[in-house]
Amino acid sequence: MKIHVVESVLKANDAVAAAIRRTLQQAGLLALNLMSGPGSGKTTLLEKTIPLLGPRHPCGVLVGDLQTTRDAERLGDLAVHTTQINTGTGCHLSATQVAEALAGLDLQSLAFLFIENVGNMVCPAAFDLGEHRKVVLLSVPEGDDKVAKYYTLFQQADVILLTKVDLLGVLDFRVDRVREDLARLNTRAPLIPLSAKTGEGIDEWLAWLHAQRAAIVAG
Ligand SMILES: Nc1nc2c(ncn2[C@@H]2O[C@H](COP(=O)(O)OP(=O)(O)O)[C@@H](O)[C@H]2O)c(=O)[nH]1
Ligand SMILES: [Mg+2]
Repeated sequence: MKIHVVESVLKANDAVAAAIRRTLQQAGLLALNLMSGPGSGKTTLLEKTIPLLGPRHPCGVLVGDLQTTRDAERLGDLAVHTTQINTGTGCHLSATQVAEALAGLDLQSLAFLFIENVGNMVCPAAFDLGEHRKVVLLSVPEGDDKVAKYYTLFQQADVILLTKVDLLGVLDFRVDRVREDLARLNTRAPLIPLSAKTGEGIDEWLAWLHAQRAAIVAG
């Protein structure tokens, strides 16, 4: 019985996500769902990325957290539109929450829409938000064993960002272990080693973003 309930929740979510996808298709922007454990550097990456995309590429941000508007405050001056979604006890964003946030947004004016999901490596993987691309972050302090452990998240990724690589010399983290696990789970998504602190990998990340947007806009 419990399984049926879970299935119907996911089905209802998928229907709303499909409607979001149709809306986004007409808007000419690239929508990205950023997923990772808490503290892996999602907001910091957006703080770095949005100014580099510049005024020619206006950005909207939806940011999910259980509580507080702290991330929205960090991003509010950078993005042309920022909405904080508080999920209370919810461990992921749902398509309905995203649809409600999008209703008040002028999508035509945006080049990129970043959706920062609730920090969690399990639940967000099950909930389609109607995004064009899924961005999964893994930070060096989290450990090199997480790809295999939280495989459902990494399997779905369109790009994987290995963040905080400035800490590689401090912590015992084997990048080759991550690459080996990804070779078994997801050979489609590029792995971009990145540091918001030193700027390493940021150019590659920006190039990936522009290429994905060009592909979406070209239809
Ligand atoms: N050393 C280092 N710390 C980082 C980097 N990116 C983020 N952090 C730190 O990691 C912590 C969590 O970052 P935050 O962006 O809030 O993570 P989020 O929960 O995924 O949004 C903050 O203290 C950041 O300053 C990085 O590239 N290198
Ligand atoms: Mg954050």
